[in-house]
Amino acid sequence: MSAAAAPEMLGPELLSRLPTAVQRPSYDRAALMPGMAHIGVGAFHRCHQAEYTDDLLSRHFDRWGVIGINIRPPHLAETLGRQGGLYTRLIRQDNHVGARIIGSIIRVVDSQDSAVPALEVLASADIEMVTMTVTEKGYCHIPSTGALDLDHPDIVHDLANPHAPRSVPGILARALELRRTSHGRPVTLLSCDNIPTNGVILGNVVRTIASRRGNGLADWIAANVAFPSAMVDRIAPATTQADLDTVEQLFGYRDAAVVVGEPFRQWVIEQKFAGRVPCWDLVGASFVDDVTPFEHLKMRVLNGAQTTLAHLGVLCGFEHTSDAIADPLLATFVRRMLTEETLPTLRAVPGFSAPAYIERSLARLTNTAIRHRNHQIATDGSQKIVQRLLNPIRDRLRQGGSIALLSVPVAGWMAYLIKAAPRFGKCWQVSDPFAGRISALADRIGADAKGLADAILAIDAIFDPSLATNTIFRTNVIAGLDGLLSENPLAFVRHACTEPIDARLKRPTRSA
Ligand code: CS2
Repeated sequence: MSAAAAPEMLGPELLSRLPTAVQRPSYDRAALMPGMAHIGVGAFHRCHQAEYTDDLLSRHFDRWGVIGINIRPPHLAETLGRQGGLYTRLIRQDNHVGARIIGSIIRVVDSQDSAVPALEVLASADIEMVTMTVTEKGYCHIPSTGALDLDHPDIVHDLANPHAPRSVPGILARALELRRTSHGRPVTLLSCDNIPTNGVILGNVVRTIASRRGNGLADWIAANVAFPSAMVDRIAPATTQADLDTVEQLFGYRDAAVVVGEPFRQWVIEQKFAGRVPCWDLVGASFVDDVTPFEHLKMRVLNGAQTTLAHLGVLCGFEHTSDAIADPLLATFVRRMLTEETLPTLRAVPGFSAPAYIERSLARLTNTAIRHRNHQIATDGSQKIVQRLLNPIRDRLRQGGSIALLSVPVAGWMAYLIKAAPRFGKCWQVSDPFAGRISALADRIGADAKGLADAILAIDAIFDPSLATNTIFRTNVIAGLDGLLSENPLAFVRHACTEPIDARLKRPTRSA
């Protein structure tokens, strides 16, 4: 690459000429055959499952090439297609940057406008494993119950038009129907999203649609399809222009599909498969009988801390997770919340010390090179708080323990959506399926913490009625909302950290 020439674009021809600092696939990509599909080729997939598969292909060559499918924006087929499926995965820890080219994705199909391209791939006999990262709301389930939301517009559409589905459950049900009537080969559908018992929920939503077909599809699924649960972990925020520039500046080539992640990664998969399975356990993933304890650990500790820092962080004026946790008060708050209230709800995981896991998780969040925006984590908070905050709260109430700290980020989530309402000055743009409903409540009710909390707790798709009517929970959430909607939310967090809980609850709430 001459210094004067415009930097070349990443592609197969460039591989042999890359700087030695950039690690590249050690296997023959030309010989890769499609073996699995992945739905939702975002930053997380490219930083996580695709990297594990790349490791596997290097160690133990097999035919597990990945075909990516995007059924929601962005369109990626052209971007990755131009690069022959190759992209750079940067690992960043403070000042350190490590670069590697990942080669496991053979091609990506865009299926945003019609399900046909997705169905062609998913129904193919070559595909024996389908992984997916389609975000929490992609499952079209009711967060508080896990059941398919039959009122969801995409589900209403898919039940009426099963051959032209739009939703993930609808597309999967149709793909299974096509598999059944063509080659009949078994397949594993592996959810990699942060929803509780993700395999169970995926199985529920697909089976609910299938059973409505009334043609024996549900029985075929029961015999031929596995829905293992999995816990996935690596912090990989949305890629920014600065990340693309970093590759160009440090390594001298252009790549439009760069992803950036932290060094830590983990993948725990329930060993419940149909058909052949990539041996990801050879390259660091764990195959276990029960994912639940790992899932609790990760969603309640790491994700719970992220959601807490995200909502409180925005309310207190911090842009990224690392900025929020650099604030001594927020750091103290989140550590106390996790150690005093979350930790007693965790199940033992052999070989894992929960206190050490908490410390390690908090340390990961201080990585200043990972520019994870609080608004990104706060996106779709209504789909996240059940598993990250409400489930541990429910366990604490069952144990008779305090929930004073865990209730604060629940109020933080409410305050975050309330302050986006016109009556509260539209402080920021939000993206959440419940944003419109909460904005309307905020406009109607105004600055009355009790009225607001009562109205939001009545949304039973998020708060199951037994929790919503619990007096201890309500009292704590109202006190939290009152404090966080005040001029000085950090002062409230200080109180939450220092004042005895009873004293805090006895303080009168602000008037409307
Ligand atoms: C984050 C997660 O945006 C979010 O909801 O909390 O994407 C988180 O970074 C990953 O689960 C980490 O494994």
